[in-house]
Amino acid sequence: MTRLSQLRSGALAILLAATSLTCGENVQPTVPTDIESFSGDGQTGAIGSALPNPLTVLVTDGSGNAVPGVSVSWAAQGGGSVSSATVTTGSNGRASVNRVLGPTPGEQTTTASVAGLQGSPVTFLATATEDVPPPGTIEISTNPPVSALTGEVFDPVVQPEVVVKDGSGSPVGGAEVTASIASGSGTLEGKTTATTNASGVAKFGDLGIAGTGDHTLEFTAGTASVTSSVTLSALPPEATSGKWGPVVNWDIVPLHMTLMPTGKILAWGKTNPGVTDTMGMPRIWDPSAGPPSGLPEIHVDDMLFCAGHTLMPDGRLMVSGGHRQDDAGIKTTYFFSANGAPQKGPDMANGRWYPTVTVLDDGRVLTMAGRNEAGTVVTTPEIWENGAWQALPGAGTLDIPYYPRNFVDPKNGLIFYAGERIQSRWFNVDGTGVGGGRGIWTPGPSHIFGFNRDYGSAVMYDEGKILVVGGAGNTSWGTPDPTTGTPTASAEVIDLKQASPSWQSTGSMANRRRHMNATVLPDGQVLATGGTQGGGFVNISQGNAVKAAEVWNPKTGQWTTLASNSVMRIYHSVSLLLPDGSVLHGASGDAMATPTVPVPAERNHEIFQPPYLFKGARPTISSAPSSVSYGETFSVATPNAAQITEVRWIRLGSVTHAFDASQQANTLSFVVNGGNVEVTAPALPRQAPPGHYLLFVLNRNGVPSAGKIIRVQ
Ligand SMILES: [Cu+2]
Repeated sequence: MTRLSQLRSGALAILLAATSLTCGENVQPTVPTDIESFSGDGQTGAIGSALPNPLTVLVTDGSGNAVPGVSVSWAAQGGGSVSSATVTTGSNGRASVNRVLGPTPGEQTTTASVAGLQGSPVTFLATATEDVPPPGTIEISTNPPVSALTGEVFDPVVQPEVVVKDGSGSPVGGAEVTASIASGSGTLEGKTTATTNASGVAKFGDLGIAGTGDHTLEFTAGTASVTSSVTLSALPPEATSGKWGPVVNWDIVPLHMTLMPTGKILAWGKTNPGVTDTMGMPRIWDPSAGPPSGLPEIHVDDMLFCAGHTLMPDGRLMVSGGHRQDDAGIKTTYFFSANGAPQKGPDMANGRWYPTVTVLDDGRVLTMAGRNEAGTVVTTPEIWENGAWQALPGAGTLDIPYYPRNFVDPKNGLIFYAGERIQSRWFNVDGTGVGGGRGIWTPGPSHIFGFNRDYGSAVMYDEGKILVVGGAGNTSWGTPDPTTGTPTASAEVIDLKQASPSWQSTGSMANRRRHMNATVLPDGQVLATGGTQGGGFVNISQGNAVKAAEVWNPKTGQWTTLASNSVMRIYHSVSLLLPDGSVLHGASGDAMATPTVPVPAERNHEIFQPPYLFKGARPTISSAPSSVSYGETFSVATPNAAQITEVRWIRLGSVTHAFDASQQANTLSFVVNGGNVEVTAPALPRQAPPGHYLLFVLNRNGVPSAGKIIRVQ
């Protein structure tokens, strides 16, 4: 092939590439004809360093219009490198690389070429100077902290900043400054080098020192250096055990509890029929406005005790069913605004006492199980769609017990019933099941634990990953499955995103627990709180109460025992993740252990501060959008951007009866971009059903920011 024909075939390939880009858009194909330097020519930098600005070329057609989709070849002469050997022009016709200079002072060239284009190759000239800085000075403009905790990631305001100048006092740009420990036995952590900007300023972003005692930090640029002192303290014991706060009183047993999108907490308890006691009515509590005693009651005409509830995509709380008498429910539907204003909705076809309510990926809401007005188990779920309830009789007569531990499967959008029964199952609200009716069950994998896990808990701690833990211990629980009189300490996990999901063993808790709660924490671990080691429906022996919290690490599968709270919290206890990263653990009681013996009524809560709140400075979120779309990449502004190693969101909790029907967390992908973290929302609603989430950014110690409430839709 002649050189001319090579050029022609090259140009033809480019033409085809450019044509395919515009295919289907009714745009005339554009033919690239010219390449020219756009920016980055004539820069100066130290040998071996990156030039401050990228090198950019522009590809145009015969009319001077930018042409996208053209592959540009880059080459560095005289050593050093370009960031990519080929770069395709973007929609603005431009292609850029970053250039690291070679080792020889003087002029160094970089070429950008496209065969067949006029102007190719484009040559960029750069001047490489002797290594910087020349003999000069380095000064600290922001000192590291005088004192810090071992391993603490220093707060941004005390991340060190230094200024480098040359012998004549002019700022030196592009100089590399290295931080090191000049004295002391600790280890410097984080990124230990920083490059000066044009003003000669180098700012560190995520330094910390693991160690204790006095340390000297040294900053070196060339031959110049400067030091600063930091004294490190050991972590407090709470960094290992966490810490419980005091007992805080309510006027009710707050056994139904939801974190509303306003950051307020809506809760209610039980009102005893025939008694002029309305203490169970809902209350809404703003934690920033004082304690929750003395709150006005929110009057509703129905008894919402033992209803199911979850937050709908629009931020209202849906409440399904309620209390007619023990073991018998009502058909009622209520909606509560984010500020707690009640609104009665249409009745369901069935009364429900102990149902579970779940938001589907398309925003519809499913209510499942419970007992009706006559005390009969309801096997027909109902779905809230287009502002009305529709019964799903295709479910047939399958007996799903109280408060089924239901989740949305991110793989197929179906409801996944994780327990309490031994066999888990999927439910498709749009399938055709028994008798040609709407809705269908399909069998799923069985638990390893061979007994019904009544009053254990379950959480989706990451996308499609569910932990079931504890439960069992009541041989008279209404289930077709085998039962045991001893509660279990065991736990199991399943990953629904696997091709053939199955339950796997994970570590067991140190304590058997029935009537426990499990709560996903901002660091992705799962907290277990409360419960009893004793068997029977509800064992009120103080000696059997489990007060030690435990935390499960999904990376190791192991549980760690943490600090103990002070109040026995068993049947009707709740745990709720709060925006500040602490966990409210409260209630218990408002029920009878036997027909004659009440469970102690705990009209109070305690707040647990997990260990991550005792490891030094926390990242902060200065701004984030209040609403994002699926698949959207959104900016979270944080002064700690350089420190962020993990981003997670957790759906606002709505908890009762040992189960939070909204426990769903996603680990989110992100990139750091200057003072922002650019976070990408899950692509599909079934990965994170629409609604409100607490967004956390975390540093390398697993220390979370406070959560920012954010809606995805
Ligand atoms: Cu109950």
